[in-house]
Amino acid sequence: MTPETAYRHMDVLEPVAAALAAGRPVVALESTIITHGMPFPQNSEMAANVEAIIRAEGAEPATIAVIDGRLKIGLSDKDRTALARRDDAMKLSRADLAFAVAEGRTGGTTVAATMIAAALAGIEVFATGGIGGVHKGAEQSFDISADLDELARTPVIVVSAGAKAILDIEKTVEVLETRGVPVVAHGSDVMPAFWSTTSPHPAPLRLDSAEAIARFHRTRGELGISGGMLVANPVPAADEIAQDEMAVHIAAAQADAERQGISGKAVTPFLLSRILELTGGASLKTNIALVENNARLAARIAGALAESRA
Ligand code: PSU
Ligand code: MN
Repeated sequence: MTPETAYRHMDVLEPVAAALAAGRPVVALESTIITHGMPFPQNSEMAANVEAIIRAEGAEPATIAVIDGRLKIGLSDKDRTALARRDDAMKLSRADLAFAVAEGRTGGTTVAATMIAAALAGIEVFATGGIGGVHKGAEQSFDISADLDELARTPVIVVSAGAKAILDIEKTVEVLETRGVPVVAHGSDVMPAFWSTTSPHPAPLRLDSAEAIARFHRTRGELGISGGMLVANPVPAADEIAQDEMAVHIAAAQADAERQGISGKAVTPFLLSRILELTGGASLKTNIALVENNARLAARIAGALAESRA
């Protein structure tokens, strides 16, 4: 339930509000991928394209961010473009979403914070690139993303290309199982590995259509089982970078992060930008392709949910 007080801090963009009121499909989008995941201007182009893809599928996009202390559910083109250009935006998760609101700050919302905002606004489906998870070497660093706990508690379907392959995919799936989060691979028996269509890790569950994913989500709700769901949607084969090729770059980026003593929130953005350099820009192309692919599936899931409510 959304506390009445939440509305004091939220601005719902008009077309998003209209779609929600009419029960039409809406797809939430995160903004850390804009502020910390990709360089300008590709981040800005990606954010605009992803919104266009969702509209073309008959759903309404709602990019979520905090701008000058306002929790925005849907960004205007002007706000979205301005956010993409900023280099001082915070990276906001559950721990600091309210901090940014209270202090009038601006930030991109991670998967965790975007799920919180989507649930407050009544949006059930959310598309991203890859979720945060258990980092390699977490047994030393304790670096486990707040995205995993959020998936356990907040009732939103997160459509991703799995956990980013800079993470320990096996341990990430283990933690999600412990927390009771369904992990559904779309059209695959194995977990995708973000930039690569496959990984050696079996997928806990498999479904082959947006309708089936919507039915599963609805059934969970009907049984009173709380929490979110992770959909792992492999990047199209034409856009993938093979696992063994990526493994070399990931290991090199990891070693650089350790040498430079990168820790905390800075780890994921550092690794992504280092991998972009190491792949000569190829990782960014793949990253954009997989986000677009996830947006398409998310819009179809939102469409199937809207139909089942009608
Ligand atoms: N997926 C991408 N690029 C990103 C992220 C995901 O393709 O930048 C962001 C998401 O917002 C995710 C966050 O929630 O990285 C995870 O950060 P951390 O590992 O610090 O929890
Ligand atoms: Mn972390």
